[in-house]
Amino acid sequence: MRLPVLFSPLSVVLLGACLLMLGAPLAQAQEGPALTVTRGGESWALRLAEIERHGLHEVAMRHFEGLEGRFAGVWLDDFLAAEGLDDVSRVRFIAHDDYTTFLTPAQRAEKAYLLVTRLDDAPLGREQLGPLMLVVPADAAAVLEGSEPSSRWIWAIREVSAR
Ligand SMILES: Nc1nc2c(c(=O)[nH]1)N[C@H]1C(S)=C(S)[C@@H](COP(=O)(O)O)O[C@H]1N2
Ligand SMILES: [Mo]
Repeated sequence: MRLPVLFSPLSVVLLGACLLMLGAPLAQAQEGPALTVTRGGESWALRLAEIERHGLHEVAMRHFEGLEGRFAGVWLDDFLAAEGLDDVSRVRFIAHDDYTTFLTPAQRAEKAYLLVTRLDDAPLGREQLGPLMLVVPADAAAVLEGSEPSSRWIWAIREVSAR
């Protein structure tokens, strides 16, 4: 007896291949390394889940680059403490576009920085300023109206480096 064409072995194989091709980039965005951490001569890679295990905090706000919604992430100081980077004189952030900024302990004491990993529950793609961005939730309105500078709101972060 002939099987309907939809269920032929070839169709099943082709369908499976299509699903794999669609699924791979999605899985990679969720599980591939999101960040490189460097301290001294040492360097290690972290996945999103490893960053988020330090405790997700969520805040509804609008980013001056146009994104709006529920921004979720870990407080920078919690993250740095967990990675053993809280006792350094400068924490440098390097973006995929090579933009770079740094924060001193005094600057971190002055404002609560959130290392954002998600917008409306979903990991941030590169088109959404991902995979990671730094924001100061308490300053969101002031930055929008121009009374606070936004130069330390670095996005598309690929590396955090300490010395
Ligand atoms: N990754 C990345 N983050 C960045 C920048 C950038 O070029 N790349 N520009 C910074 C600067 S200098 C400012 S003032 C604010 C706003 O930048 P814009 O005015 O170019 O949008 O984002 C900051 N974050
Ligand atoms: Mo700037």
